[in-house]
Order: sequence, then structure tokens, then C-alpha cells
Amino acid sequence: MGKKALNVARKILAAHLVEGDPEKDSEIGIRIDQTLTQDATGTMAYLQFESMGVGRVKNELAVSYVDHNTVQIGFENADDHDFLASVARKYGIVYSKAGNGICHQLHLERFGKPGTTLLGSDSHTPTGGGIGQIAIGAGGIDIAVAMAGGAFHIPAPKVRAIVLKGALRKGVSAKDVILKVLEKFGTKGNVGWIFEYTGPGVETLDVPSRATITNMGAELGVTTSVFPSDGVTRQFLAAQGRARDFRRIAADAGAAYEDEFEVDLSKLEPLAAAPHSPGNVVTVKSMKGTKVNQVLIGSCTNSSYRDIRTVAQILKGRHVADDVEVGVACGSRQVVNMLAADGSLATLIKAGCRILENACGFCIGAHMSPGTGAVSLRTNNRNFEGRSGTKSAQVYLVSPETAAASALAGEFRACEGTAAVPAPRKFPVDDAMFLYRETAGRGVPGAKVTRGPNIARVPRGEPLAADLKGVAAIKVGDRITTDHIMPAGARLKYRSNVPVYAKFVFEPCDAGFHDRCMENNAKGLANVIIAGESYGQGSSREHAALCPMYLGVKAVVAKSIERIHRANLVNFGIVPFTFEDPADYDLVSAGDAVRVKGVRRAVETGGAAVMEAGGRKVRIRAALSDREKRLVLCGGLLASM
Ligand code: MIC
Ligand code: SF4
Repeated sequence: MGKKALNVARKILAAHLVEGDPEKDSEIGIRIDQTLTQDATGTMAYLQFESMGVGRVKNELAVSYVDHNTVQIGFENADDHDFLASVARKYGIVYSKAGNGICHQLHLERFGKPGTTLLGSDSHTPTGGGIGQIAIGAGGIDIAVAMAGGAFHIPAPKVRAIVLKGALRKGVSAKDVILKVLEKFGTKGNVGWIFEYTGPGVETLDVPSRATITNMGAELGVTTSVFPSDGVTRQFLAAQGRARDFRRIAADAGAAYEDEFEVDLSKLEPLAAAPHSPGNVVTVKSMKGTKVNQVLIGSCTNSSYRDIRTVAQILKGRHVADDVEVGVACGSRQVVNMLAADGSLATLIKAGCRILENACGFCIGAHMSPGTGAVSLRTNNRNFEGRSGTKSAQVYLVSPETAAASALAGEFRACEGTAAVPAPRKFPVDDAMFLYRETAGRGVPGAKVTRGPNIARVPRGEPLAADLKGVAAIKVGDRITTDHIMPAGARLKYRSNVPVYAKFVFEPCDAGFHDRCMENNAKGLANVIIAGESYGQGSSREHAALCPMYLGVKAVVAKSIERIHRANLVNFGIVPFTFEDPADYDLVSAGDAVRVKGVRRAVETGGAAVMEAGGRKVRIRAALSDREKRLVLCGGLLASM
């Protein structure tokens, strides 16, 4: 019998498979070649790595980026940076200093390799899919395990082919492609899928465009998204001085997919994701005439040289509308240098743009919050309510072309067409802000780790009790994101300090949550979270599970739970239950006394249980793999070690 024809995703996974059989088991384990962390999730990841007692990183390459918390109001961010730098040096990790750029853009430029696996403590790690990497976002503790040489577990994948035909028209770009895919598949119900881009349209897209598409695949809730590695990839890597990292990876002839969806690139028009979800897609045309107050260009989705140069071409010789605030944040120093060299930077300044730091910044609400009720057009990937820092703001996600045209018009405007930016033949390479490359993989044993007062201890979970006796401490609706559960923005600086950060759990929905949980704990009662569809969308931040664990949350009972968040719940010993009948959600109220008799036994045996809530009985289930059962029973991953 000949070898089975494989698609790109299955080919890379097969080469990295260490546990399970994708055809038979519900979960598989894969070997991780590269890891990345960013500062907001990295502090916790490295604290956890330290507590595993491994002398140095064991995977091929580990990079620690600083890009989220760079505003540095107060000592906390700076202390975190010092901690991260000292850990990197000691354990053999490459350290990317603040100012070097945004992790995903930098990793694509300098380290990502076709055919390898990358695990990152950030949900937009799939950016690496743009060069044919299986790149997956996960909680920090999963990265710690991968750095210690352990496997990473994903649901056995189903692969959907997104077949691209034709070529994009002028003024339409990669953002419009992924918004089209989001319009079709939405932000929920895609758990366990990998989206693989195929078809003749693939070769018409350059690497930054491919990376924009795979980056925002995170918003679909898929495991990852991937493009083949072809001549376009080769050209990109060669221009980065990394020709040796190239490997061609294509689907075998006749490779099967579990599903297929065709996108005719030539028929696409400029699109926007309307408030407050990336899946809420409208045409830019339909918004014509709507006043715009703010335009922000950048973030890990659209901050490449191609993107910002395009914006500069549109703004050249003109000035943004008087009553619009415009900010531009590049993805990396390389991008800034190129724009400085070709005059684009001067064009942007002349056109009235505020040049922002090449960091996450506005995307995570760290600054540039819009005014009350303002309409803000952004090229980033998430427009969850309040994420910008202003709850009443109306944030729309658009392409760089639409952003630039609207900045000039002062209202929603599609771009009439602009000259394409050819893929550079040579990128100016300057790796000076990547520290500790010489000790990468080896580390400096015995080196001191710097710990300021913001670096707290990592709490550990406790074994699951025989029965669960507690209170429905909160009831939330559908599509609750991790930004609702564990807000970033002004609270971001407490990421390495769980006792303080835990004070803000559910702050945007119910500021009394923390105190109520503490009161319940004092009475010996556990806390339970009741939720609707697609609970835990968005970010990979494990604090959305870790801090609830710290507050004595023992179970989430939801209509459905998103992949990364579900894995984080398991990692911190919180049972991820779903309602057997979603309609039973209506039977439970916040404040109900909750009881799950024999919860431990239920987890051990198949996961079916009965929850008594406010006197009613509701059937719930936690379908866990054997590995997950073990973790939940002993109180999470750290407790299991
Ligand atoms: C995000 O875009 O929400 C973040 C901030 O990058 C997060 C990570 C975090 O919360 O630190 C993500 O996407 O995983
Ligand atoms: Fe940073 Fe925004 Fe990208 Fe998250 S989505 S990594 S906050 S730029």
C-alpha cells in the first residue's frame, strides 16, 4: 500500500507526533521545536518553568519577547523586564528587549522556520503559519512544559481547506480575506479545526499577507492556520538572510480535507468587523458617511513593512482630517528602519500621524484609549467591548488601506486603489536587540535571577474534593472573552502578582466578584462560574484560569468553552463542565447554592455528573482525556509535578 496523501497540517503534525493517533484518539501530543513568550504571559511562564527545576531550556529555540507592558508607569513593568532578562540569560533563552518590536512580527522575520512547530504564550502565535509553521497559542504553563522538553497536547485535528482563487483587487488586502473567513465561520464553533490555505490564489499573497490571515485565525477559535511553504516563502526567508531555513512544504496530490471553503479573492471588497466582535463583519461601503474619530494602524496583525508602506503611499502629500487622531505603530525595528530609509516615516509625520512605539500598545488598551462614544478604526485583530480602555467606544477592525483612506476622509472610506508594495529583495537585518544569543540553549548555570516586589509566588491548586459544595458566584452570557474575565489595559502590570491581579477578575462584568468569592471561601464554599456559549474566547492569558483558581473557583459550567481557555482551566485544576442540554443554562441563577455530589468520581469515570442548583437538577459533563483527568484530580499541572 502506498503512503497516505497528506495535507500540509497533517504532514507537519505527523513529523512531530509523540503521543496518540490522530485517526483514533481525541487528543494527540506533539514535540515542540520553538517556543515564544511575551512579557505579559512570560513572567508567569518562567516562574512556572523555574519551579519545574530544569536547569536549562531543552527545546530547539526559546525566545522571550517584551512588547506588551512597555508603558512603564510605576516600577512594575521595569521589574518584570529585569526578571525576564535574568531568567533568559540563566536558562538559555534569547531575550528581545522592549523596543525591538512585537513578538509575532519579530518571530516571523527572524526565527520562524517552515515545517517546524512553534508554541507561544500568546493566542496570535499562529502568525507563523504564514511561513508554513504549525504555530499554536497556549497558556504559559504549557510553554514552560515545552521548554522543559515535554509534549504539547491538542485535540486530534480536523483540517478545513480554505481554497483561494484569483487575485485581490487594488485597495483590498489580507485583512479583508480573513474577515471574509470570519464572516463565514464566526468566532465560535471552530474548536479543534486547523484552517489550511490552498489553491492557486496562495501564490498571489506575500508572506506578510499570509501572516495577517493566519494571525487573525485566532479569532475563529481554531487550533491554528497554515499556508504551504513555497517560492514566495523562499524569497522572504532569503531576503531576511535566512535562505538556509527554507523548506518546501506542499500538500500531497490527492490529500484529503475534512471540509472545504472557497474564497474568490478577485470578488472580495473592503470589509470591517463592527463592534464588539471580530466576527461581526460588514462592508466598508455600508458604513460610508459614518464619522470616524480615531484611526490606529499597527499591532501584530498589520504592522509589516508592506502594510505601513502602503499607508504612507496613500497619505503621501496629504494631511489626515483635522478632527481625526491617527497613530501608527510598526511591528519591528526592521520595519521602522526601512520606513526611515525610504522616506515613508517622514511622509507619515508630515501627514499628521502620531508615531507610536513598536509594541502592542493601543491593541491591548495600554494607551490611546478613544474618547467617550468615539468611533475608532483599527488594523488590529480584536474589538471586544472595553478592550480599548473605553467601554462606550465603537471599535471597527479594518485593513491598512481602509484605515488610511478613512483617516484622510474623516469618515469610513474604502481605498480607491493603491500601488502594490513589492516584496523587498533584502531586508536590513540588525539583531542587536536580541540578547543572549551566544548562550541560547545552554544558559549560564548559577546566574542570579532578579526579583522585584512585583514578582510574587505562583499559587498551586489543591486536589479535587469528593463532592463540590459551593455557590454560583457569577452567571455570564455568551462569548465572554478572557478580556472580560481578566482585564488587561490598566491592570496588565499585575501579571506577575497573582494576589493583586486576582482582585480584578470579572471587573468589567461584576466588580464585586473578588470579594464575594473570598466570602464564600471563608464559609468553606467553593465558587462556580456559570456561562453561555464560547466561554473564554480570545487571548491565551492563563491568568483567566489561574486567578479564578486563586479565588477558590473549582468549576466552570458553560454551554461551550473555547480551546485555549479550556486547556488553561484544566492546567489549573478547574473542572470545565458543559451543560448536557444547553437550555438548562436558564435553570441556574447567580447566587444559587450549587452541589455536585461525587464530582471526583464523576471526573474519574467519563465526566457525567448532576449539578443541583437552587433546588433544580441539571445534567453536566466534562469530557476529559486521561491526561486531563489526572491534572484536574490533583489540582492542576504544577500540583501534578
Ligand atoms: C491579546 O491580544 O489579547 C494578548 C494580550 O496578546 C493575549 C495575551 C495576553 O493576555 O497577555 C493573547 O492574545 O494571548
Ligand atoms: Fe500584542 Fe495585540 Fe498582537 Fe496581542 S493582538 S500580541 S496585544 S499586538
